[in-house]
Amino acid sequence: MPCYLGIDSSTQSCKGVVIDTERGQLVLHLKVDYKEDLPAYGCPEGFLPSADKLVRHADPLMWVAALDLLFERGRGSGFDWSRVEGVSCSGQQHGSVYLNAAHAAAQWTPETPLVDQVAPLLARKTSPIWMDSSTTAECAEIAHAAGGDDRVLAITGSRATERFTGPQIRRFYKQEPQAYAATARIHLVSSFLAYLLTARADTPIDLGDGAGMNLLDLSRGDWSEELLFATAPGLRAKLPPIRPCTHVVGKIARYFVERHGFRPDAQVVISSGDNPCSLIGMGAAFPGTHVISLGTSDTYFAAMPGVRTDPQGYGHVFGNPAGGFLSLICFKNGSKTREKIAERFGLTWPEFSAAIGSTPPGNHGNLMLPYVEAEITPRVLRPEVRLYGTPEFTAWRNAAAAVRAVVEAQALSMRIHSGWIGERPTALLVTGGASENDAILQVFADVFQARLRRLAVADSAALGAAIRAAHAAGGLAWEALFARFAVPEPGAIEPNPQAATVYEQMAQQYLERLEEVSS
Ligand code: ADP
Ligand code: XUL
Repeated sequence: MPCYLGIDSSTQSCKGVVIDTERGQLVLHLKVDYKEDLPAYGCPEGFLPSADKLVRHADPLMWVAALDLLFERGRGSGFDWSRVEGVSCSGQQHGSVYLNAAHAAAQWTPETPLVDQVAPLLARKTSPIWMDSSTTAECAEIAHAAGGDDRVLAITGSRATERFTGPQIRRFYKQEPQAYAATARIHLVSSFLAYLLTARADTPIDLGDGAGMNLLDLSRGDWSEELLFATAPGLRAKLPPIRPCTHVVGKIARYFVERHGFRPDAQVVISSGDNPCSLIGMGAAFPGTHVISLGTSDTYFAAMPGVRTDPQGYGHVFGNPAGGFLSLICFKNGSKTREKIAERFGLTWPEFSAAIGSTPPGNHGNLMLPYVEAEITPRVLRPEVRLYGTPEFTAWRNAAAAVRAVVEAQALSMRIHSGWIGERPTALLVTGGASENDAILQVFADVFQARLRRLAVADSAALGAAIRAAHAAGGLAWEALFARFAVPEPGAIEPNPQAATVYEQMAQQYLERLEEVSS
């Protein structure tokens, strides 16, 4: 039976999904959790501790170790990896991995764990990830050199943006010029995984994830000379080639055949970012369907026929793996921020849900600005949590109101800041770790006044990568794959029409308060 594997190297974990395309079944679902399974790398929340709250780097070797562990777990569960004909990877977007010249000739020996073979190839020990907000100066320098923010937006689909790879590379070049000079290749997290799987020096970056770098000319589908020049010297030679999202990189490296039992002719399909992969995994690759993802970051995205940019400058345009483009808005204060509020009151998820259920839409006028981390959308560089409302609420003595307040603020912000993508739909698809929580979804349904539906498989990025592998390596049509695998769960979360007016008013209040903290 032909099987295809999708791997998602995400912020807090690495997940694997195998689909059997003949039977139309998901046959394996695996997860390696960085906090539980790889504590030695010191990234329990996906990043290394840092005194500067704007700096967020991870240990790239943790991602390598997670890959091997995922394959070991598959074997441990009795799965035969030789059933896999094609594999593709998804990665948290924007994060980058820096390799020295030795990477070009490296071939993995099956006798030694991969992580020990990759360690000497790193030109930079840590990887900046999407949560990093430390490059405001570099963004300004790049925008200035390129002729202004509007020019960067017009070429790359996004303004110069702190977490994007180009500004991160520029900061590295400024702070560690020698290490930058010793860097021969810069990969995204996603393309780094495909490099590991193939050991090919020419492993490319795809249009979907490449668009999150502030370096790609969207209209030409290739690196922009202007942006390369504005970012750092000699950058073109350090970047992989750009290829379409359906490109096949090559056969899987011998290491995986001998160590884990893969077949030698298993094909490795080009990687993409987690949001483009999720678009595929949700079956939302054609315009008309909008998706809310409640993962470590909360995101809102939709396929679009042409390039449309956010007039406020928060949103982005990425490549759609099925062709064309997707618009995306990212909110950094997503699941981790909900967790922080739950932890503050010692609540489990069921208690968190009960708290939402015990409070009405509008929360008796209690409102929160929930910026535990520096925020991307809207731009908040000095993180803080502000409470407005009753004395009990503002003194953090009302757990139920605090719980509703964080979720209402997140949903309101998402509704307000996604307006540029097009008319608000009356039905939305939802995915990500927190999408299993009905109470959270009810707030989003009420704020958006839209029906929400989940898919049968929660890990849409890993599923999307598996579907991309089946499309590119197995020649299967998108429509057939979506009909088989991107299937909504029965039932839906319906909006409460009585909440509509309450949230119209609350959206205004949120916007007024926001002016006090946004940068
Ligand atoms: P990522 O892929 O970005 O690493 P996931 O999509 O796997 O993240 O989501 C992980 C998050 O899901 C966790 O941080 C956790 O807060 C959240 N989560 C998991 N279960 C629940 C739940 N029942 N209610 C609310 N949030 C949940
Ligand atoms: C998107 C973004 C995040 C990461 C991690 O621009 O920064 O969604 O892809 O999931």
